[in-house]
Amino acid sequence: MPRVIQLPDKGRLIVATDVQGNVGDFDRIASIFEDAAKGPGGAHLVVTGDLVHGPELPESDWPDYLGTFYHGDSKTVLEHARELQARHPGRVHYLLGNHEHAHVGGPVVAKFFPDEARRLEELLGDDGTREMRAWLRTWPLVAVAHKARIVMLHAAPHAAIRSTDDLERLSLDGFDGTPLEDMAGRTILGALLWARTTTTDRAFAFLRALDKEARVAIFGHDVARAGYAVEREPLLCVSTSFGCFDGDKLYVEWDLAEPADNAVLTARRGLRVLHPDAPPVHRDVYTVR
Ligand SMILES: [Mn+2]
Repeated sequence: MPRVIQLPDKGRLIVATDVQGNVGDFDRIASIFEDAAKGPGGAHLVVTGDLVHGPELPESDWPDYLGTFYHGDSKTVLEHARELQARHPGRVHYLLGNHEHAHVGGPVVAKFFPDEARRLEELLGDDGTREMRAWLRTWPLVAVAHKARIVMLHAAPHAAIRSTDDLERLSLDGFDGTPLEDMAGRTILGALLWARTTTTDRAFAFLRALDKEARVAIFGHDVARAGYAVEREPLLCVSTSFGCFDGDKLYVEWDLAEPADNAVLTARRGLRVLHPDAPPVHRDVYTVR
C-alpha cells in the first residue's frame, strides 16, 4: 500500500480535516465533493485524518471550547466514509490521523474516553473491528498535488525526511508504549501524526523532499477556532469540524491545474465555509466569506 499518493493535474480538489465522529459534517463535505465531482474533470476528496473519536456528552455537559454541539458517532462516519469511497473509486482519499493510528499500532488516545480506540472497537464488535483495522492499515499518510503545488498530511510538516521512500518504508507498529509528549519529536511517523507546528525551514525541507515544486502544506490535527491559521509559510492549518462552531468550519477547494503560490494566498482564495447559513463566531469574515 502506498503511503504517499499523487493526485492528478486536473479536476477539483476538496480538502477537509478532523471530523472526529461528526456525522452531519462528514455528510456535508461528502455532498460538497459529490457536487464538485459532476463538473468537468471530476473531483478528488482528501480528508486528512481523525475521522473517528468524538465526544458522547449530553448537551447540558457540553463545554464551549468544543464549538457547536454534536453527538460523536464514529461507527456511522466510518460507514458513510466507506460508502463514499466505494461510489467514487480512486477519488476519495482518507489519510491516517493519530486517532486512526490508535487502532493499528499507535499510542492510546484519551480525549473523551480513557481509551478511545477501545470504545469504538466495543461498538464495532470483533468482526467490525477486524474489518476496520484492515482498512485503516491501507490508508496513506500524505497526498501530493504536483501541479497545484500542495501537500496534504494529518499534522504539521515537521518530519525530517529526504524522500518519498522515507515514508514508504514506515511501519505503523511499535508505538504502544510511547509517551504522547515524545510522539512529535522522536520519529518520522510520530511527527506526521502529532506535530502541531514547525519552522518554515523544516516545513519547506519536508515539502521539497516529496516534490521540488511544492509551496503549501495543508493539515489539521490542531483546532483553529477561526477555521484556519497560517502561523507562518508554508503552513495552512484548516479546521473543518472538530472544536469549531458551525459558522467557523472551513474546507479547501482548489483547481488541481492551478499552481498555488503560498499558504496565505491559498487560504484567501481556496477556503470555503462548510455551513454558509450558520453565523460566524470566530471566523475572520474579511478573509473568508
Ligand atoms: Mn489529530
